[in-house]
Amino acid sequence: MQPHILVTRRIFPETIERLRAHAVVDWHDADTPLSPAELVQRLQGKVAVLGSSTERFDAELLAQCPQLKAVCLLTVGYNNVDLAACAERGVAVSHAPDVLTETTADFGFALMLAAARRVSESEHFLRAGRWGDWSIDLFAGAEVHGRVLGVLGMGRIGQAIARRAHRGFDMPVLYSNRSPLPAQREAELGARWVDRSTLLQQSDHVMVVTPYTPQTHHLVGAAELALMKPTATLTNIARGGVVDDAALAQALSEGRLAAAGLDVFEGEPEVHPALLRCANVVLTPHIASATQGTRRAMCEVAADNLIAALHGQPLPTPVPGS
Ligand code: 8YV
Repeated sequence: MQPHILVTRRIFPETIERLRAHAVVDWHDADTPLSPAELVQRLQGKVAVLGSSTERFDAELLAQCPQLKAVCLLTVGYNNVDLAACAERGVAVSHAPDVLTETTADFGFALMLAAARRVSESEHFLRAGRWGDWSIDLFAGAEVHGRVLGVLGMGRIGQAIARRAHRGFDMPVLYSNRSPLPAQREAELGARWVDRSTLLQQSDHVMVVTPYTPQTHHLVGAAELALMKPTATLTNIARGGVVDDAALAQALSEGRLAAAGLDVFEGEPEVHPALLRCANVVLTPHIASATQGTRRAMCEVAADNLIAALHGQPLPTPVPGS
């Protein structure tokens, strides 16, 4: 008899077909997320789940789903999973690192460039029919090449961003991380470890790429924003909550920061209304990993892990420490 599994959202049909060779698949083939109660209900009798970052797999849920043995995320971030509760109940947890690194780094760079060079603002101006005469400082923005990039969080994606900055844009890179990289890796990336305050004070562009944990909640808040140059930009492709969106909106509207690029928000899909009122912020709906190829690859990694779990094999990409 085949085991029963749940897929919590619309993903690519070919991944579902693959899973169907190994399990009876209950597929929530929709973009509307399951509510916590629906998730618990749909998980009854399921041994594994293929999920995303929008469901919470916490102690309360696990207690109500005793048959569940594997949570396989199609995302790299796993802050929505209570790892301690999973470990306690013997639930294996996997995520999807690597396959989205370069795509997400591309997008981080795109957001930073768009914010610095005022791409959204100027496009709105043009679409509104307001483009009249050429003027010497029309949408004059912040220089990017050769300026200092500060990377908060130097994991896979942070390093991919640093490589782009160093090799393609001649940017000196400062980074702040729990522990410095080996000297050779630093040299390859043209990157130097500094404490967070130094990074914020000295960077012309700050990129937030750190995972969301209780320790990184509001890592960039009012006090940190106050350290930044008023000519600097801030880009967040990590998680909403790492940046204090209200404090950021205030800094942007008071001219204490030149611009920001945000792909993630506290309480998304809601966006802080004060951010929506700021012209100098580029806002995108959590799409940093969204290319056709990468999103397919993310689903396949989740399926690889889930199938391994069903067959009692080690998970190819377990979350660190699980
Ligand atoms: C996802 C992400 O698109 O992988 C992650 O952690 O943030 C993105 O790649 C997003 O989480 C969708 O659920």
